[in-house]
This record gives sequence, C-alpha cells and structure tokens, in this order.
Amino acid sequence: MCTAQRKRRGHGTLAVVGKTVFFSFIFNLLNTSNAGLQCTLIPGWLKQLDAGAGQVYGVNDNDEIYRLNGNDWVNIQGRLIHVSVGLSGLWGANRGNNIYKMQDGNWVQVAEQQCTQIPGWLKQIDAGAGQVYGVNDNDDIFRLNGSDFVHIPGKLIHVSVGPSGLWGANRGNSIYKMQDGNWVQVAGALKQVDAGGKAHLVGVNENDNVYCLNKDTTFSRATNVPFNQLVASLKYYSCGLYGCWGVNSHNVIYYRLNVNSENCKGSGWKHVEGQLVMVEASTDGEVYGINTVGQIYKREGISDSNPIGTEWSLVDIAGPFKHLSYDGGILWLINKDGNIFKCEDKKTCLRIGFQEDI
Ligand SMILES: [Ca+2]
Repeated sequence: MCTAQRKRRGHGTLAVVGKTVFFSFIFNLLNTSNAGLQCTLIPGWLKQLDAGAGQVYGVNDNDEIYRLNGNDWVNIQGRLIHVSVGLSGLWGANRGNNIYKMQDGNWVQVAEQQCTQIPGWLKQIDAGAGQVYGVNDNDDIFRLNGSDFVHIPGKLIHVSVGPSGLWGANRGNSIYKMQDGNWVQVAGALKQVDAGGKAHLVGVNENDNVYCLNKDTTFSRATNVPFNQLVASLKYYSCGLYGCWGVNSHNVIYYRLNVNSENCKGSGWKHVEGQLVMVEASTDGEVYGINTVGQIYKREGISDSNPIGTEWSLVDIAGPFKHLSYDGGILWLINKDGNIFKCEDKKTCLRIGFQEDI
C-alpha cells in the first residue's frame, strides 16, 4: 500500500465545515502572518482545493474542477478527485488514480507505463485472453512466448486472439482460424478481424463492410459459417469486455450499441468524439486508440454502467505508433519503424502533494 504524503506548504490553512469551505488562501497569496487572519466565505461547494503560485483550484463531489477567478469559481474542463497547483504547474488525479498535468490548456495524462522494447519487428499486434500474437511486413506470424516472439506457421496480414480463439486474415483477405494447431480457412473475405469480444468474432472487409459471428458459430468446426453484416462502413472494428468500437475511413469513432454475448450485431451506432486511425477494445475492458499522428489515447471512465466512458486522455509515451493492443494490464505498441514495446501499468497510488516531489 502506498502512504499518502501530506503536502507541506507552510503557508495558509483551510477548514472544512460541512460542505462549505472556509479557507485562507488570501493569507497564502498575501503571505501575511497568521495574526489578524480574516476569513471570507466564497460562494460554492468543494470537497478539495489547493492554492499555490497565486492561483486556487478545487474539485467538487462530482469531480468537476474549478479555478478561482476573483471571488468566483469558474468551471474548467476535465474531471478530477484531487487537484494541485504550484510553481510546477497544475496537476490532478482522477477517480482511476490517473495523474494529469495541464499543458497548453489540455489535461495530459502523465506516463504511468514503463515501456521496454521487445526484440523483433511487427506491423500489427493483438493481445487477448492472456496471449499475444503479431504479424510482420512479410506476413509472418509470431506468438509471444515468455519474453520473446516465436515464429509460427502461416501467412497473415492481420491476426487476433481473444475469447473466441485465434483468427486471422491473409493478403488475399481469406479468413483463417486456428483449430487443433492448424490454420483452417473459413468462407468469406475480411482484411481485419478481432476475437476480443464476448466470444464473438468481428471483422471488416476490403470495402469497409462490417461483419460479426455469434459465439455458437465462432466455436463451430464448420468452415462455412453465417457472418452477420452490420449496417456500417468501418476500416477497423474491435470488441472487448464492454462492447465494440470502430473507426471509419475518415477516422471518425463509433461505439456499437446493444452488443452482447448472444447478439454480436447489436443495434445502432453511437458517435464518439475524437479522431483515431485505429481503436482496440480489450478483453479486460480498457479501450486504446491511435490518432493520425501516431499518438496514443486511452478512453477514460469506462464501466459496466457507462461502457462508452467519458473522454479520451493522451497517453504520454513518445511515438509515433502505428498499432497497439492491450490485455492484462499491458499495453503493446508498435512504432512506425516496427519496433515492439511492452508497456506495463505503473498505477500505484494517488500521492497527495505529488507536485513537490517532481
Ligand atoms: Ca483485439
């Protein structure tokens, strides 16, 4: 367990009475002595605030963030449970204990991942159900074995592993699934597949038509299985614990509504803000994507009750990257040169007053 560090400021105090905050930031700002401290009630309610470098910020019970502007609290973007301001800038932590810093007017997530390079080169990677597979520019297929990628038979341009098994598409867009240690061709044509959903398989073809297989057919040994077509045009489609995400040829992001383990088709699309060239929904619920310049974004606030989440946060890992996948707390990244990176979450704890340690 982590031990929360209490900030040592030496200037100012605050007292919380009920939900009303009386505080002595004026004292902090003016650097007057404790004697003669005068308290003024500022309208509004906060659960936490911080003063430093002449500024005051706070958050309320809804995680909304406020900046003191004169005698008024002004709502600013984002959701945090704790905010801290000082000479090192404006920092905060959200309900998931992710740490953010305000940069150029935007909250940027501070890197929590420690990345190590894995020997080899890949152009595409997929992780799911505790396994990791990838393909390289020669369509060779690799499986992660310990800390190395080992070559396995076959030729694919895209591979995916998850609850519905190991699937892939080759350069001719033929579909294959691994059965009893062999690649078995399944009727149909797809350029990208994803096996990460609740035992169903999804994919898109060369015309960006979108298809899915329900779990009964996913696990059947038949080679002619009834793909269901969804009304959509997507270049990439991926499913995870909390549903399916896709992007179209204009990099517009969509979430598929009402997908469940019995009904891979779902019904309706929900447009999600932002632009991504690919998005991967993981078997453990996290959703990550890559934007047009190779930066990584993580979807925040995803839960069973809110599977679409709340916002995209930039993951501060130097790229640019062209492909990614996430499973079991590990973010797998392929950079533009094909180098493979294994990034492990370093979530530890929310350190109160962390800015003073930086
Ligand atoms: Ca996947």
